[in-house]
Amino acid sequence: MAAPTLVMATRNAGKVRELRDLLQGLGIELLSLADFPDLPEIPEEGATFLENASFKAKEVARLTHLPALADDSGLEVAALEGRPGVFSARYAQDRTGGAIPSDANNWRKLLEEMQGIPWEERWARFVCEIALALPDGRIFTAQGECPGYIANEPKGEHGFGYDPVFWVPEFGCHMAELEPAIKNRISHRARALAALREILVSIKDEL
Ligand code: ITT
Repeated sequence: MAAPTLVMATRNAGKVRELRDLLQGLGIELLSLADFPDLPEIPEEGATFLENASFKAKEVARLTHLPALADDSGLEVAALEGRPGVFSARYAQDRTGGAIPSDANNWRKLLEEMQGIPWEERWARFVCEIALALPDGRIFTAQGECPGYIANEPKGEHGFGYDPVFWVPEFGCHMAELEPAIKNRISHRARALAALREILVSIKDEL
């Protein structure tokens, strides 16, 4: 019997790598949006990570007729009242669409905003909402968080996004200094997926 197939509804290569690692060993064939170049861009216009993840998973399941897994994730900084939040991926983009929201531009903007804020007020957390949508309309969701602090300068070469400026208390270093295998144990995405993995195991025969 052919292995069940799941589409990871993301175009972010960093996420695809992490999701592949986290979902290995389940006997599920993993595709990503790179395998469906003709699918339209799915807008992320919801007010919450959960809304965005659910909408994206449902749309991709509807368009591909395959089970789809979508995450919406980002960084919430206490001193900035939860920003960049759902805008994490495009934080550096100005209203005119001028500045390119690359990973480095995004964390540079964050460091600028955090200038002068003392260490004890630099608390932040990565948040991840994951949604699994089946072509029959059923949807399953799970959440994960990873707490830490916004560092004063970037450090490390691993990971993606805000990892160079996120200090992880548990390891006393920046997220981007952690080997991928370690990040994949403690990250918001890992924690959300651990919960979703159990659901996946229980419905694998229906995929
Ligand atoms: P897709 O929508 O195609 O999945 P994306 O990059 O737009 O890719 P999100 O909308 O979930 O992904 O935005 C998440 C942003 O939050 C991402 O671009 C990073 O800037 C940040 N982020 C999420 N997870 C992260 C992680 O593990 N480490 C560092 N930054 C992360």
